[in-house]
Amino acid sequence: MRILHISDLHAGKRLYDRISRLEDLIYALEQVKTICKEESVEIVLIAGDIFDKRNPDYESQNVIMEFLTELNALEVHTLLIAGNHDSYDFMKIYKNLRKLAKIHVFDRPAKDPAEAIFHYKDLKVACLPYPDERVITHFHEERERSYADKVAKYMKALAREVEDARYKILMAHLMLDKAQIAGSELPSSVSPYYSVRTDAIPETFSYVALGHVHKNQKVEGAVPKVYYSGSPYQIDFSEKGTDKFLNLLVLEDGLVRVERIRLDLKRQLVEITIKETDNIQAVLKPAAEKNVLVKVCLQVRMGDPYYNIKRDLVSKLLGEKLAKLDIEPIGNSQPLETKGNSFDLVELYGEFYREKYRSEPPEELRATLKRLIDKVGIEHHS
Ligand SMILES: [Mn+2]
Repeated sequence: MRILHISDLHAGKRLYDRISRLEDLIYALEQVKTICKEESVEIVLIAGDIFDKRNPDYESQNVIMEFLTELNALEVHTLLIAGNHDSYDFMKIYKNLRKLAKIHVFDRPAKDPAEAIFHYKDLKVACLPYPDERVITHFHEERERSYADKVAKYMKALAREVEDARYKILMAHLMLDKAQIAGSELPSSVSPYYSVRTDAIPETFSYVALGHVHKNQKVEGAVPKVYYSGSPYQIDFSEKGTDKFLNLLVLEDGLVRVERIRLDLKRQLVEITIKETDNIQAVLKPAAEKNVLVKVCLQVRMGDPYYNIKRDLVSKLLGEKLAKLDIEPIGNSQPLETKGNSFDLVELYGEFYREKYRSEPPEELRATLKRLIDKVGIEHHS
């Protein structure tokens, strides 16, 4: 039997609240479908963070609904658990799909561990959606136990439920103490307080399919094979230059073999620093010709008269590929004062004058310059 393990789709993710990443996600999901067909996959495990927001926008809901519908048409069983970015109540709506299709949604940790089990042929999958502290606390009488202890105890209860199956998988959305983070996870959610000890994962399981951490990795320090599949595309610039994978599990002769399959990326995330003396066109040309999203750091000397021209050139050369433009002042350490989109030219001239003549610009010169700029401004706008 073949199973795919993916996670952290973050449908609805936007960079800087502006640039939609849906096309990157769709490109990844297309590859998932192709692999399902080519490898005769029977089950797809999605280990949480299906959506980026608790109230996903219509477009990202549509992308996920289409994906699930197409997997169902391929006769694939899909198991979903809620992640820390997902809303339990929102995922509950998707639970209804079970009545119509091969889609199994685990919206929140089930108080009765027996309800967290998916049984298929000689396989049992125990499903642990993101164990929110408030939810997991209500499962136990002993209030003094730590978060990590409560999760460990619950995982033991899940292990007991799958013991009689030939193949035993745990799917969970969790932070493990031995995991290496990518940097794009929610900072509070990867803190040591919310980390679960890797050695607390019960030996019973033959494979543990994790979500939460965005970097694909095998976590060492547990008896079972414990893997994060990672996100299927680079979520933000902290993941620039990293490769993305999904895990293909082959269940054979009582063992689980893991194959990592590298995903092709629709757009790479790239960071470029433009130095004062750089030829902007030459530096940006390679990126402008590729499928990328670029974060540019433009180094500008205080009072550089070409500042506006340089900034406009970066925008023009990169167009929609420009995700963010950061200005890094060099020389004087004071940041440049900006008024809306343009500089106060009198101030800028003052900076220049002080640099060049090592004294304050004469008041008369400033007044003349101001009159001139006002006049040009009026003529320009009228
Ligand atoms: Mn995530």
